[in-house]
Amino acid sequence: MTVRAVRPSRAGTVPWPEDVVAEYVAKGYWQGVPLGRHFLAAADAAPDAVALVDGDTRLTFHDLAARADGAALRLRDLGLRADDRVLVQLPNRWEFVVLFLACLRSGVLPVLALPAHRRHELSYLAEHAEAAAIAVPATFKGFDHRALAADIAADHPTVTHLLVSGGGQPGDVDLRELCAPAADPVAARAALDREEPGSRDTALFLLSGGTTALPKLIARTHDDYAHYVHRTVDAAGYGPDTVNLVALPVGHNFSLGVLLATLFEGGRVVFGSPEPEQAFELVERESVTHSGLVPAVAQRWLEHRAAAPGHDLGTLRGLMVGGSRLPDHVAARIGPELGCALQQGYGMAEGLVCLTRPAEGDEVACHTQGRPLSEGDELLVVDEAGEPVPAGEPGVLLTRGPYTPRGYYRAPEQNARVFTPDGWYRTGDIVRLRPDGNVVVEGREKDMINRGGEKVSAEEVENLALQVDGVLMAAAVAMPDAELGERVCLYVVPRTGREVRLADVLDLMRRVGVARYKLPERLVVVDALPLTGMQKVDKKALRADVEQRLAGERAAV
Ligand code: J2J
Repeated sequence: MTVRAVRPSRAGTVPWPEDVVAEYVAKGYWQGVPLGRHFLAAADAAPDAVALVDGDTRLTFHDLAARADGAALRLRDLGLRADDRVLVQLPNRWEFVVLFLACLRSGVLPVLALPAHRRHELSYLAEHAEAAAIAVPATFKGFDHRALAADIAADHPTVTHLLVSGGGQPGDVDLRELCAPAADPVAARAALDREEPGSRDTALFLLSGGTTALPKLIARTHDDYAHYVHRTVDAAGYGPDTVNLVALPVGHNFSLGVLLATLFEGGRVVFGSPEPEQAFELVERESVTHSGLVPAVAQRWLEHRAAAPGHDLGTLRGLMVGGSRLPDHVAARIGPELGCALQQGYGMAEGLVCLTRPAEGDEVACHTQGRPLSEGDELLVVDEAGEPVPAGEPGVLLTRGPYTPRGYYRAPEQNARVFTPDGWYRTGDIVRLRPDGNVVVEGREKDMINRGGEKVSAEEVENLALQVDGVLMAAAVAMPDAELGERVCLYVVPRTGREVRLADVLDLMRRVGVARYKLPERLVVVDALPLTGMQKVDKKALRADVEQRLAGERAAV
């Protein structure tokens, strides 16, 4: 066996301690197999099966493998090497899957941005990841992603290539051409196998849900991510007959895990809109068996089903719902009204994912957010002093495990705050651990707003608001919302004699180029912000205040 040099990206990552590594290997959590090879094993087992459906495009496993290897070699021809980073901002299209697999095969590291991200986020990511290339659609939902990527490339000398799907400019790399099958798939595979990434190397970067001014990068290794994917297969019961409608953005850990889990089992991924009418049509047309949704979308599916029960959803067996809290009364409707098993999920890009198991019955599925995927996952629920709470009591969840890295990429200060010296990640979520091992998410201590599964950092919104002329102080909090669970509410204290309107804040955020889901949807102007005994802004009091205002308005209607 050849021992590889540690790749440079490891320099910014926080490795698991050697004794823990030895344990994960000994217990078989880490199999020493890079992700690309897991995919190829599935592709070899059923080359003619359809792996991916995107509109009229249907790719078999053989096609997908030949394209991934073709793209991997072309990335090399462009001068990209193992450990170089590609900032990927692609929607759920077949090109994403080919490019992502090409990265896994070649060791080039994808940094997974979301289609909603704009200049503010992308330019930070390009900088922090030292991106060598940016992959975008020319336009998507009316936005010119190519133009923005070109601007970012002009500001960041590390970026040498724009990979553009559909309608690039001279000088761009045509992503669809890059994603063409290898001319000689057998030779391409052999060439890539010779320089396969090591299983302990970083495979991809995910973005953290965000409590800091800018998102942090999470370096996930081949071994750790493969364990996450395999345990997702086990918990969700995927197999070669699985047809998974992937409707949420694939840059999210939730969808990416589901996508790879389906492919690794020889199942079929169908890309499509989460909008119920289109989604139901696809379920019928493609005989979809599974899907994964955030609660806000699941609720829309239920409403549409009740209003227009025409579609045959008979093939649908499992619906995974996670990313934000699914209200119990909504959970209870999913089985009876959509005719499939609900599987709740609670997880994080930092690692730990919990899922309810169908065999544990409706009570667990409807009232808990599931139990950890791996027996290697460690959970500790602590009180404010950091002491373990009595069994079954609520507290803050700390976790470690075989797919939860020990720190963010190049973020020593953050790491000192949210990782304990013995490697526990402080989730900031308040949970209750039931005797049966299932977790109930009861709240959150971290300063984040969960807008229908999209995570918004309060600090980020506040920093932007403080740049608005006339704003003296700002505090962003979650306001409850029937549709999305939470929306962003901004409290501001204006400078003396000044007036601040929501439009002023929105103007600034749009000018800076901030993802739309982060925009505050309500502004409350106050003379002063309430403070805690520690002289910090009392967010609890602000949340209570906005709840009271909303209740008052409802009563007035
Ligand atoms: C309440 N809060 C939840 C839930 C996540 C699977 C599922 C979800 C994610 C994800 C993921 C919640 N109820 N059911 O990556 O693989 C909140 C928590 C958590 C944060 C992480 C996966 N499910 N949350 O949502 O990195 O606050 O990952 O810490 O986007 O979402 O967000 P994110």
